[in-house]
Amino acid sequence: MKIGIVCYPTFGGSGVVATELGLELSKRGHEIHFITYSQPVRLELLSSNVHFHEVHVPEYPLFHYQPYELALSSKLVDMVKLHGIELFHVHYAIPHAYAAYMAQQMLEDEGIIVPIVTTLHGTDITLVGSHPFYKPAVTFSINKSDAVTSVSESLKKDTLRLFDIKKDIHVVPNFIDLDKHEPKFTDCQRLMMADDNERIITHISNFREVKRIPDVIKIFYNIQKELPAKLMLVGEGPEKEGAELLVEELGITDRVIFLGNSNEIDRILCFSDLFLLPSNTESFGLAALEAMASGVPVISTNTGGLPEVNEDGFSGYLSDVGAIKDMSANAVKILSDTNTLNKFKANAKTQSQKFDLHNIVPMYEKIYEETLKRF
Ligand code: GMT
Repeated sequence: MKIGIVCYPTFGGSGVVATELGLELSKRGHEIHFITYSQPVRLELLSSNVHFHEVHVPEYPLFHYQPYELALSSKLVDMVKLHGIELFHVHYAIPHAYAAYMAQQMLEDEGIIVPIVTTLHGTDITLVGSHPFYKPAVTFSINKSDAVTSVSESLKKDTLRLFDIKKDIHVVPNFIDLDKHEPKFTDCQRLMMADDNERIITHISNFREVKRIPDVIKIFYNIQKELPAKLMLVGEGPEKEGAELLVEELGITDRVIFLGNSNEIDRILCFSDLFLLPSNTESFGLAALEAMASGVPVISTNTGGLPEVNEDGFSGYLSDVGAIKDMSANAVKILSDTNTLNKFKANAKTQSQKFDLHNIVPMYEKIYEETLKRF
């Protein structure tokens, strides 16, 4: 199949999933066209059946807001005509499903039919899309999609609760390429980051409010009172400055390392002992899955799709949002004894196998095939 993938090309989970999906589909013989405003961060290697088409939005001083959706839908039309794209798979409803629908209408006018598969990732539903300003457009775009998928059962429920949806929603969980997380380093270079007797705790996110970064730091503060430990904070975002101040206020600057955005997540997870994800809401929690695939147990909240990913008492522990004491105690329970830690590490790896891309990507292929058959 010739598939046009539209996504946010940044470090956010939806862009990562879209990119990894496109790369795997290309390995399975499909021709993939990424259509977005810059090259997706995880799209390092272009091959003969992976293409990237940049959407340019000409700056015009008359416009206070430059019309990205318009540029995107025109680009989609052009790319279909140029490359014979048969299907659009858009990740994130806003504005991608909306722009794809416009493109579909323009193409239909010329007798070209291109169905749309929309994948909902969470923030487009729970945080942004349900805002009254966007809700009618989001509802419309979802209902006009030819197939709709969501990354967890929990997100499906939220979507049906928040919007008047007339379509079936197929749950296709996020996935992981387990080979990429097989330790290929003979030495994780752990000593570069911490002393031999210290546990390494990691958090990776885009440092938005929803990630509850102060909770990450407070949990770590409690842990390091009980055992020697270092905290690796990976990512950039609006909460980072506040995090730096809190670390200073708590007097733990020598134990917290801010690593910024990284393309070497597997390297960082290789030397990590525990992953913290105390989010307010999380439709899936791809970062937790990536940690587990590297054998890193997860302390998370029990919100949204996280209980579908992290199994309480097996791959880590789940707590209520804001339950800092509980999360700290669970972390110490895992970290203070090496046998327990090793058991949780092995369990985390086992749990991640449920999301092996070899089982999940065919689910998308089946949806594409069934959707195309209807036209
Ligand atoms: O979590 C973020 O801030 C990024 C966001 C996104 O839109 O890319 O992630 C969402 O999609 C990911 C991939 O499906 C999920 O793993 C995340 O849980 C989800 N984030 C939220 O629901 C807050």
